[in-house]
Amino acid sequence: MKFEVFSDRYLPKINQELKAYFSDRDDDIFDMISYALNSAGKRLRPLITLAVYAAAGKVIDDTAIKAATAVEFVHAYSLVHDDLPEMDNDSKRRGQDSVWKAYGVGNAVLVGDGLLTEAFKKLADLPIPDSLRLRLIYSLALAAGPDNMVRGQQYDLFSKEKVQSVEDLEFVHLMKTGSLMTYAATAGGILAGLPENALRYLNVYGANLGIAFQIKDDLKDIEQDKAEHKNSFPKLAGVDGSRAELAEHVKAAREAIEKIPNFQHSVLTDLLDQL
Ligand code: GRG
Repeated sequence: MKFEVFSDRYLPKINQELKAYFSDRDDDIFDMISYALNSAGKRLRPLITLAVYAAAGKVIDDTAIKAATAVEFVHAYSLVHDDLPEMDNDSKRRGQDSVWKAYGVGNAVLVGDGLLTEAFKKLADLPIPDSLRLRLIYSLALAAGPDNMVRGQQYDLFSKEKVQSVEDLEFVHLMKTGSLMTYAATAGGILAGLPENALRYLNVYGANLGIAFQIKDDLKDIEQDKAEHKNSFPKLAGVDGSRAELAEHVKAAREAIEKIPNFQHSVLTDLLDQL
């Protein structure tokens, strides 16, 4: 199945879950969190979790949707904080004012804090065996925390001098962007009860997808003439070099996913083809 067809089918369910989540709460903080969470994102990470779950032969039910959407809370937090004036200083996000622009910096910090912590509550609330819940919670904490996403952001924004080569930049983006993609892919496998070797292949898929996604993003910036980032792939490897790197990572991701036995990988490989 094409990724687009899969997305058309499950995006409304993901958005419905996100919209309903805080709808029974009434206070400013919930309104501001909903402003961030319900804006027009592609929901790529929950879709990856669901695509892996379905590829393993499982039927996507309400619990799977609830489980898959936790990572979107973390992703939304990362964007809210990334947009802050002291970080990437962006006034617009997903076609609307960024949260700090709409509600002020202090509120934007709190919106991010709320989204991040609620993600773990959401996983803890899942009606699944304790061992699976614990593994999902641990994996998301590892991906989002100082070993991965937080560290990648710190390198990217405040330790630019440490990023001198394509390898350095790949390491940064593996941590910054690849970490949640890797979590998203392995979470689908954990939920489906896949064996450890399959989870390792999903890990390789997610990591390479994350780096490929970032290279594609850098190349798009060049095409649209808005490449202001100092440490972009095209700056360090050139446009042709970046395209070659992109192809390498897509290939590595594809090879990994194709090695999983009894796994209907077409949605996940089609996502690679989009890159
Ligand atoms: C604040 C700890 C902390 C980390 C922030 C992911 C991140 C780390 C910052 C985002 C910076 C950025 C815009 C990177 C480009 C690639 C990227 C991750 C784009 C946003 O992801 P999409 O395209 O966005 O999935 P939507 O809006 O569709 O969800």
